[in-house]
Amino acid sequence: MDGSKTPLEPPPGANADWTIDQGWAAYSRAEHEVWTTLYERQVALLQDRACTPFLRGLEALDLHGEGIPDFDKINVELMRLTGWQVVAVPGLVPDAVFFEHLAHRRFPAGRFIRTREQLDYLQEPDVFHDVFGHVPMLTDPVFADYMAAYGRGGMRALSKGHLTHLARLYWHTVEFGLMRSDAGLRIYGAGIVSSRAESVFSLDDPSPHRLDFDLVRVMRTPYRIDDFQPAYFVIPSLEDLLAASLQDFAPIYAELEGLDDIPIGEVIGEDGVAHLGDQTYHLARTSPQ
Ligand code: HBI
Ligand code: FE
Repeated sequence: MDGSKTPLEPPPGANADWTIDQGWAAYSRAEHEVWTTLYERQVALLQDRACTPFLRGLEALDLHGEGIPDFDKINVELMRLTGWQVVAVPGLVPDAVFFEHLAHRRFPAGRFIRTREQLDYLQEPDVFHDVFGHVPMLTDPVFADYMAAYGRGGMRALSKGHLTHLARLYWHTVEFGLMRSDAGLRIYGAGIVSSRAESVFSLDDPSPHRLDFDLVRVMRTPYRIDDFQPAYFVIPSLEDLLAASLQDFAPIYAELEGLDDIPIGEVIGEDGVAHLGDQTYHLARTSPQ
């Protein structure tokens, strides 16, 4: 999500760090039912698609289908497991605020939930995208360390003008990342696991490329915010992702200075290619010139 368009002042009623009370008791039955509908659709589909840490996280936090979770309740176990907690925010927060929360192991989750008409897609992260999509992975100690390291890196990147590169890293991992497993490719990206259609497209469709994760490659690659990704990046393990984030980014940024972006959907010579897509999905949607 792009936090650069949010105003710098928190909205009325929000704290200085943009957090608000979740006010769990105020959710209506209809809102709880939207969560249950989304949850039941997704959890069945994800049994052999989501990675094991994600499925274990759903169990550990007891994120079952009985309505919108109470953050105070899931935070007890989440804190015990990895020191993370979920904090409610009104919606997108400025990048600097977002990274500061991540660096302190606080995941900002939208309080609102989409309407029944928006079941399949919405632009802004709601509580289903954030809590069902992002939070289960935060029960995994390695991924939890990655997200905190990412927050620290984001704060540094802001000061050095490398936000675009860091946003791409987030997008191609935290939002749309795939990983290898003994049973084949598995999903860990929140944007995918919270989307019924993309949970299928990302793994099964012949259209998208599936490329080996490489930090510089990912930072050179723009992403789609309005449609499926034309390429997904595959990590060998969460340990590899964490190791990549713990290195000094200064030489990475220096290397990027001399390199152009790689147009979305393109494959270059150095790419490790797990699957070379035929791009039929995106070619069929290219607006006629
Ligand atoms: N705010 N609430 C919220 N959720 C996000 O995912 C988010 C954000 N602000 C900024 C932001 N994401 C992006 O700039 C980062 O993904 C890079
Ligand atoms: Fe997200």
